[in-house]
Amino acid sequence: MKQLFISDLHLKDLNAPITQTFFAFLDQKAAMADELYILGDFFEYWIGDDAISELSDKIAARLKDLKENHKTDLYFMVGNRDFLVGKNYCERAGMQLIEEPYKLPGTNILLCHGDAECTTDTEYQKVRQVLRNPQWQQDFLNKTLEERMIFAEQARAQSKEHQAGYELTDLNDDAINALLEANQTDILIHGHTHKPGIQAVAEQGHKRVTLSDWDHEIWYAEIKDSGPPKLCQFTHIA
Ligand SMILES: [Mn+2]
Repeated sequence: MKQLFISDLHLKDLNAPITQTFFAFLDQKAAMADELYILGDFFEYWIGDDAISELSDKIAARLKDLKENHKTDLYFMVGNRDFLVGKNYCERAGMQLIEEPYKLPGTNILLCHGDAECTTDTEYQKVRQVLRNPQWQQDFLNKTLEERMIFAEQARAQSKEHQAGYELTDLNDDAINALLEANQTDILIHGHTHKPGIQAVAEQGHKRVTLSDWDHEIWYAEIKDSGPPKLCQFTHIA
């Protein structure tokens, strides 16, 4: 049994090298795994499942092929950028949409994207509350594609992740400990901060496994036969 975990690809262009690297990862790693978990910010932005693009179509086709022809089960969790990915798109891609936090069945491991635990960034948490409100989301999805696109462009331009030299707020230790405890788990696998590593979380015997983004060195997590999660590097040799 092999389970793989990735996040923060920020895919936005079908012809970008990073998208080709992802396809190589599917062929070289995910095809040999039993389960692939995508933990958010897979797409750079997402304005609704009805906004069909060449990129989203190709990705869905590749994922569906993986599921059908290689029997890899696919699980998708949204991040702070692609939080509007819904059941329709997941179905097209052969993926199961999972809610965060998600307890990996039969383990002491919890999965989340990570932005909700960045509790010291109170300004961001206020914005997040608005964007994750079901009524706000429904109103947004009722707008035209053009209106939604303008909003997405503005949000991206304002995003702190895009400001040069900005250090993204890290997850808060107390928030991680509370989350792990509430879910009776000891290990958190997450993305969002783009700072790969395995670290102890203060005083509780808890651990966090942080995945990387895909712009620099690519680190994914792997669990073999219920062993401890390991970080592995993926190098794309074309
Ligand atoms: Mn993120």
